Amino acid sequence: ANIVGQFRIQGMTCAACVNSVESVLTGLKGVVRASVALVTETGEVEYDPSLINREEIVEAIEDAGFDAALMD
Ligand code: 9UX
Repeated sequence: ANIVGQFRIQGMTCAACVNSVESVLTGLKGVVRASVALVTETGEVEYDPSLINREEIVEAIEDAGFDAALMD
């Protein structure tokens, strides 16, 4: 079954940043859906845990130039 994870994403300053992060996330193998919100600095990501894990998702966001952390 897929998992829906909530991530804290900091460093986004405009709508293009949001689109950029969403594109990075949805481009990852195993990510089914990603919705990022600028105001709350959060992202909701649905993923298949047999293909990707939450640490890899955090790393991908950071590689894109933003600060990321898992929210429990
Ligand atoms: Mo535009 Mo958002 O260069 O950081 S993508 S401000």
